Amino acid sequence: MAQSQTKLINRRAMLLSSAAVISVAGLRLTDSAATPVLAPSPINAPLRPSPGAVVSLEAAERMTALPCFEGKSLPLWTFDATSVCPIIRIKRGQELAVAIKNGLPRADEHITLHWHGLRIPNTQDGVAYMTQAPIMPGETGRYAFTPPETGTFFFHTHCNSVDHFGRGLVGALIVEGDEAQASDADLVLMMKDWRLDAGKAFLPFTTDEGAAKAGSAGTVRAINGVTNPVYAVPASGNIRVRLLNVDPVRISEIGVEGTDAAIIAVDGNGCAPIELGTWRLGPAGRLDILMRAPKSGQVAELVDYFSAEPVVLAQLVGDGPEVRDDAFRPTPLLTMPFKVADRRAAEHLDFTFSATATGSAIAAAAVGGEALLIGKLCLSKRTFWAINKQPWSSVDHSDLGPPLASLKLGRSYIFELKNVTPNAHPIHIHGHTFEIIKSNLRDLPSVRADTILLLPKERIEVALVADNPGRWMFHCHILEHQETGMMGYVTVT
Ligand SMILES: [Cu+2]
Repeated sequence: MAQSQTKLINRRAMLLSSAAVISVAGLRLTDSAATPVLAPSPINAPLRPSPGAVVSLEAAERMTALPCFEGKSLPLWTFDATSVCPIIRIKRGQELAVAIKNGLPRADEHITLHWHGLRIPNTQDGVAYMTQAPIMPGETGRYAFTPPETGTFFFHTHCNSVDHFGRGLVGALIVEGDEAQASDADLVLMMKDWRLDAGKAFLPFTTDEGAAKAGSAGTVRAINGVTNPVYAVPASGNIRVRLLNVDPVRISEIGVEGTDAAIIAVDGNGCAPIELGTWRLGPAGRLDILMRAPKSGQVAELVDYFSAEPVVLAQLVGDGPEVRDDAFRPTPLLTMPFKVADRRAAEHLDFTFSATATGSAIAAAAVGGEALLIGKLCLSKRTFWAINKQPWSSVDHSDLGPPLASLKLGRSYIFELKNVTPNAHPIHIHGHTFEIIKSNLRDLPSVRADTILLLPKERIEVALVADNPGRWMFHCHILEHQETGMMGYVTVT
């Protein structure tokens, strides 16, 4: 079966010739794993460190011509010379050791690596000043940890993230070992838009209007650096699609056309399979979907229904002999050893996500269509958002201030997350995962998540066990909101 896993065809090639199938270079097949791993595209073949090996990364500027740039090369900031948005794959129980050199071209541009969604020790969480000293230009930082759970995670820097994400500085981390029944292919799809002008040069990554409202959206949509890629998958096979929203702004309504599909994990956390109607996926959210591949030559589509006109994100074409003829019955992923919150004994804490007077003024001015200049509004500080009326006062974490809450180690909590703004906010907690309890606006399944998408005026109750000691960031993952105040931290002692 492995030889049928190696193809990616782009849409134009398929339209020109239905027989056109372009092999992808750079494929790294799994070693002894039962599930062949698709190389999503040449830009991000997976790195698969053997036990004991150190993954060496270097954050640096590299001129890169992604397919979605239509022939232009842009000065991306990437972690690896051979792949944009690298994917690291390890097995459950395996330690991940990473050496990251800061080779960024700006004199004072420091970095850290945050491992999003992983419940690892606080010292490895990668937040400058909060959990470690920043890695300065020319320096190399080191991380080593053994993820306690399997799942679909990602890693990124945690300061000046708007710029860093805008230039492509993000990667995926897959912890394997949760399939009770092996899938026939495993596809990692990283959804990230690019903010480009008509000449395919970078637009500013942030704008005051974007920061004070819904974020400065990308102009070129892409999955793994390709607009509407087409993947060849084993015909009639069970395909695991790991969809990561690594865009700092985009909210999607994800669905699948042309085949059966089920959600098997949310933010990397396995759940009882949920038939996929549509799923609202905000920035930093991940969705593992198991779908039945179409028959040979037929097409299934991954679709975003969020806007009035649905957008096809990617297409999967059945390829080769049919590998299954049974009915599609998704098997739940293996259960991971999470502690379950004691909701009856839990302490209730309220967190209100609001706009500051400054942010409201900017948003109001934007409605009038005037040029948005902070100076014009006599506003000196870029503080547009707050949590419990407390805006994060610095973009680089160096000015810590008091925590939003002090949690007792081992205790259960129910957080009520209240969005009192007209914008959506994906709220992320470090080092823990939430159990979703309920929303005041919609039915939500009882799943675990580390990033909770709060819709405008929505209130969501979540539970957690404060079982990981340390100081943990708690913030919106629309990065322009994070950097203009919607960030804080909780302590667990
Ligand atoms: Cu936000």
